[in-house]
Amino acid sequence: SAATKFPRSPAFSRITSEDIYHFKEILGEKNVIQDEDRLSTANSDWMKKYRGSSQLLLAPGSTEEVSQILHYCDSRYLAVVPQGGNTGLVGGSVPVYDEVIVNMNRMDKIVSFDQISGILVCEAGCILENVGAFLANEGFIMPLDLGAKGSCQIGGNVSTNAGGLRFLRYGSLHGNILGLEVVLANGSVLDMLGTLRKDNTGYDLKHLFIGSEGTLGIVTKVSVLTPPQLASTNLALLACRDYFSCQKLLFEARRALGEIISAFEFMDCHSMEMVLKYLEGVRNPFSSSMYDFYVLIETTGSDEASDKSKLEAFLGRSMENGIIDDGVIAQDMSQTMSFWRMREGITEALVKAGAVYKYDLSIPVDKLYDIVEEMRSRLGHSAKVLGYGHLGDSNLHLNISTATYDEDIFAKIEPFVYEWTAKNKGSISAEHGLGLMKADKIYYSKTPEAVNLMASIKRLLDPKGILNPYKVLPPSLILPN
Ligand code: FAD
Ligand code: 2HG
Ligand code: ZN
Repeated sequence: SAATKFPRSPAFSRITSEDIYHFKEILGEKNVIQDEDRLSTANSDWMKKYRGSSQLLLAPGSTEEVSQILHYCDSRYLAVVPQGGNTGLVGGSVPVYDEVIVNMNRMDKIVSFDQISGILVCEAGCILENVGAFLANEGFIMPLDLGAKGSCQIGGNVSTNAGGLRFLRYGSLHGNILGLEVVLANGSVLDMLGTLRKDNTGYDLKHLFIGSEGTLGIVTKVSVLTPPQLASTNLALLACRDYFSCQKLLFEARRALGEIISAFEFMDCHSMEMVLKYLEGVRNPFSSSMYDFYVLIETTGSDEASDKSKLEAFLGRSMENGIIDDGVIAQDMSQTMSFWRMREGITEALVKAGAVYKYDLSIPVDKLYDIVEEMRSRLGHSAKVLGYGHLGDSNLHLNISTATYDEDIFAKIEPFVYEWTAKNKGSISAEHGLGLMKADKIYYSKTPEAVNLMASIKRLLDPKGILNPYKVLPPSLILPN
């Protein structure tokens, strides 16, 4: 298993009853959790693929409490795993051994919102969907959206640099996060909670924490630039006969839909079959016809009539010149939700189907589907190979579904998938991060010099290595054996 790859570092202490007493002093009795059921949930990831054996979960309610926890853990050599909504897909959010879980659930307050600029400041434990609901009331939206929105937290989104469904329109969190408050390993609070769009005073330190998966500090507050909610949104579900047509469709849609395009997602027929089979209430939108590829195009703009007619005209032309074979624009909210459910529900369907090997790859768009086909021919009938993802961002989600985890199948997948990706100048993690799953795979996408500099930064900010050990970087660079 993943856990046996890296031995528990002997540098870390084990929890004593004195530690428990001290944490109760800081947090109060009820926020120091040793209950077996709660620990069992928190020890295991969303896919039930990674499992730790932590005996202690701490639930701080303020930055000051996070600071006191880390100050104490650092002085005692107690390892810590920061945990948000625990929806991460690379084993980063659960302990590997007995790390103390610092769960951010209680830090769920909105701090401030500026109606003119759209700048929101909130605590890291706010659930993405709740922030979205707050903003909807104010006439704004979050610049990111993803299938896990009902559970994931903004602090977890920042820490993974989550991409998701709106990336095409609003870009990366490196652009949308204007400031952060972070507690460092030794407990000191780093206030970088700016609310400015522009600020070129020295090194922009917040970027170190965006995407560092809890290895450099615990994010406690976030400042986000939120876009206004526009009057008209349309969603079209289209069918293509081959991957080349999907590419052509993307090329054309970028031009024809220009400023109103807000999402461009694709899924192959194997992904569609998976959601039709495993998700309740999902029905084939094209009655009984199945196509090889499906594309979702969303537009968001300010003029209902012209946005709609633009999209309709684009679909008409795409049909005439054979880029698409079929297509439908959602007619109401419930159809819109059912189209999104097909795409967003693939991850859930895969978990229901059995074991799953997940690869989140950035690959130049012209080659993006080649790896899916190659993998399919390598594995034959032993597995279902699915390709879907954020085509507009060149981000493929390659998923391999089997009845149970199987070493022989695994040996056909890895290292092939990583070698192929490196050879084709891709990234082995487009948006999910490295976590535990890929901590020792970083060299497929980064040079040794870059990895060494990362390790130096890690050692500078967290000299004892207590923050999320065994994750992101090869443990041998950080921890004594
Ligand atoms: P967790 O899973 O709890 O943690 C993730 C990592 O961040 C861990 O390393 C953890 O230690 C660290 N962390 C969490 N909170 C903090 C904090 N406050 N300070 C420091 N470190 C912290 N990802 C995408 O990019 N795009 C998608 O479209 C997408 N869709 C998803 C759909 C589903 C159904 C699921 C289950 C996951 C999806 N993901 C997606 C994965 C994605 O990484 C997470 O959903 C989300 O960003 C993680 O947030 P979380 O609060 O659950 O973090
Ligand atoms: C998505 O885009 C998520 O649906 C999850 O990033 C992808 O499960 C996956 O592989
Ligand atoms: Zn994704």
